[in-house]
Amino acid sequence: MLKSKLPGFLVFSKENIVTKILSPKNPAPLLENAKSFAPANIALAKYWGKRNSELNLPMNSSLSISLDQRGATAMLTATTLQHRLTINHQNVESTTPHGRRLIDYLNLFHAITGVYYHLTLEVNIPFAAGLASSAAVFAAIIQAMNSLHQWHLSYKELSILARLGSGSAARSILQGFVEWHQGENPNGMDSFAEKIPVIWPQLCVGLCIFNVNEKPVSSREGMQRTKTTSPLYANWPHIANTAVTTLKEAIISQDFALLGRTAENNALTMHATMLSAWPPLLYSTQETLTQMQKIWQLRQDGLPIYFTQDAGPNLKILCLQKDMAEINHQFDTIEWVHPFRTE
Ligand code: 2P0
Repeated sequence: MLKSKLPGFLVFSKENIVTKILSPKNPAPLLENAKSFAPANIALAKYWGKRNSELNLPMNSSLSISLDQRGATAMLTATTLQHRLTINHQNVESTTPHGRRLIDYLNLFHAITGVYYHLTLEVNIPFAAGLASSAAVFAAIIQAMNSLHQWHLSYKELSILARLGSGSAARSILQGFVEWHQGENPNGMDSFAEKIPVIWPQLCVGLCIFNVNEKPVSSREGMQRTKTTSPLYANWPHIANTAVTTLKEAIISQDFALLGRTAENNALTMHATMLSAWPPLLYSTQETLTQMQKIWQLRQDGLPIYFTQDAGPNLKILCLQKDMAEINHQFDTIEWVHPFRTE
């Protein structure tokens, strides 16, 4: 269970963590099928860089907003002989990169349960366009798995198991504002997400999706490259953790200017750090820069509008509901999300 690379140097494996969490719960009676939805999330203080790539343990804590009804629905049924994947009504081969990653994740549970799974996913956000689709997908799968097997896992356990699929999935277990604690333990049992129990009904997120192409460098590869080659990276974990603290203050005091400024600056600091990697990592396009400059101009003209940007060219606008109509006039297409509408 514990992988040993060198004598006396133990590395925890995913299998080891899954066994630790599930062996006390298993076996439990299996339902015929199970279905669960998990939201995508947008980080206001970003996760960028891992201290352990096997377990997706981050170098820093992060803080996000979940995107209400935008995300992934996972359906699971037991099947025979091998796992099956259906994504947005199409069968997906286990040999494709997306397919391989999903099958590897299902195999973690198969090793404990002996069950082969037919996984059906419905995703209502573009894959791989920097919109955290993998976060929603892995969070939805572990929730459906928990229902199928009736394990009654806690949020903490769900978050840890979702993280094994994709780091940011640790945060998609919950709606609203979510903090992912980086943790310190090498086994990652203290690296999980928790809800920040504050709502902010006025807060809106606008998705400016002008580019749905697959990103040329995955987040996984991008964060590893940044960590190992950027001369600026040493500063990043402290900068991001400070942003988490400031954002929590902004959320508690409902100080929108502080929230917007901290989130925008954190995204730009992450992108500046990426740009200083080698080979350089640039997710922005000319359209991204045009939109940024437009936002800065609008802000100079007195409109309280901010943005954040993930590992892709699209920007996500942060604003208050009272300014939505004015902002709608200024941009061609914005898809609005009201993260606290359903709470
Ligand atoms: C975030 N991103 O905090 C940051 C900001 C992208 C930019 O988490 O390798 O897909 O699966 O742990 O979770 C995207 O990284 O990476 C991400 P893995 P993941 O949202």
